[in-house]
Amino acid sequence: MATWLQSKWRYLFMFLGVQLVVMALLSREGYHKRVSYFIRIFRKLETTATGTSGAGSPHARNHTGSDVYANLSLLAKAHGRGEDMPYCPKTSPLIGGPIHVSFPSGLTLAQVARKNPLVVLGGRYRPPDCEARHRTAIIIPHRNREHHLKFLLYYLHPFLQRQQLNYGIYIIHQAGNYTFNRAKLMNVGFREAMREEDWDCLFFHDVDLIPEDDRNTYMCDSNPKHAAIAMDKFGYKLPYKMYFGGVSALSPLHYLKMNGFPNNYWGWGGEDDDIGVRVSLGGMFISRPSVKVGRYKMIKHKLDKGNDVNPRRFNMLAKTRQTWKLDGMNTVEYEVLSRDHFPLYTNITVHIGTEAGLHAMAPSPKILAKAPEKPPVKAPTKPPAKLQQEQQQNQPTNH
Ligand code: UDH
Ligand code: NGS
Repeated sequence: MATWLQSKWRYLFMFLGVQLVVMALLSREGYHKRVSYFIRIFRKLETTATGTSGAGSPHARNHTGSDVYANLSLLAKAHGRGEDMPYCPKTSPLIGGPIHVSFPSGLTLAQVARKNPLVVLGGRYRPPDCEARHRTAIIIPHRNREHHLKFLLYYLHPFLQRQQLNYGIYIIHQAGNYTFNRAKLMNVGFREAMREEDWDCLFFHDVDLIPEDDRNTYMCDSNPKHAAIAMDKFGYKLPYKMYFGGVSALSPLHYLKMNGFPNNYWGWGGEDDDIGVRVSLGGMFISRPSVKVGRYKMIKHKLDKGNDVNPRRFNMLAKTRQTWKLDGMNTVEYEVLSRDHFPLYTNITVHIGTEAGLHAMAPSPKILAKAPEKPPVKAPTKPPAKLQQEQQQNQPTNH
């Protein structure tokens, strides 16, 4: 009996000893850090067991990045912006590095608007407590990608707020069903955004690319910048040296130096390579962030209807040196059909015609005109109807 008791005590002391060691470890590097480490191990096990991404909601965290909305609720509305507002610091204290990105179903624009109470009509924002050092317009070429747009807005608004930018988001929506023309829509975006404000930088942004690190600052460099250097679909590497697709940033001066983008690439492919060549023809270089920072997750999709691969793209690319001064910002023709300032973005619906010209599709005399100085107030067509409806429902919550 006595030996039995002795061994029982021995085990008890051993158990207490182990407990003490665990406690000491926990308090050494910070209790919270340790606890969250163990929680993450359990989460990981759970994920492997269920075969999901482990991100049930867009607010979820994982070990590769943090919630893009973390800390943003600390930003309070400024009590009247005074003349003497200090400039924002050169490096924003809100920048946190890697961001967790997932695409849960059921996200609505109303939810996105509620999470961004400081964004005002037209998708505009200015830091509430300091004067932004940079004014950036985001130009997004668009048609039939409302689902992607919701996710992009969900991530982009807080991402830009973290960088303490004065920013605006412009959706350039191609009207009609004719073949898509990404580069021409960007020319429209450039002109229309600059008409509204003296932006010092323009980000030309595909709707399906979500930035994964907020150190990838949406500000211009001294040369045109290719921001989407590391996409998940290319294994987070640059696919080829001259690649200039996805997301790029140019100042108005850069843009005009290269005569903007080509207007004649209808359908998929080549236009981004043409733009890359224009950078060097305009006497500039391509600058890039590091692969660690210029990371993007692409929302998976197939080639769109109305955006077939352009079979002429290689022939056209071979002639960029001869054509860049003859086709671009100096020749762009279009008609703005509507300009709507929604809570989370400005939508510009535009008629851009076909290869045969602006009026080949719709022979109405109105369509024959060049881009008007002042766009018509109301749109004859309303393409992203579902989105607009949702936006209108949102309005009272935001303003
Ligand atoms: N876009 C639209 N609607 C369209 C087509 C394109 O909004 O119908 C916009 C959108 O912003 C998109 C961008 O143009 O992100 C670029 O088009 P894309 O996503 O189709 O091009 P990407 O090269 O993907 O990113 C193509 C996938 C399959 C290509 C296979 C070719 N071999
Ligand atoms: C090149 C295309 C680019 C395109 C890139 C990536 O081949 O426009 O692939 O395409 N250039 C030409 O076709 C001349 S992707 O893998 O994203 O489909 O951006």
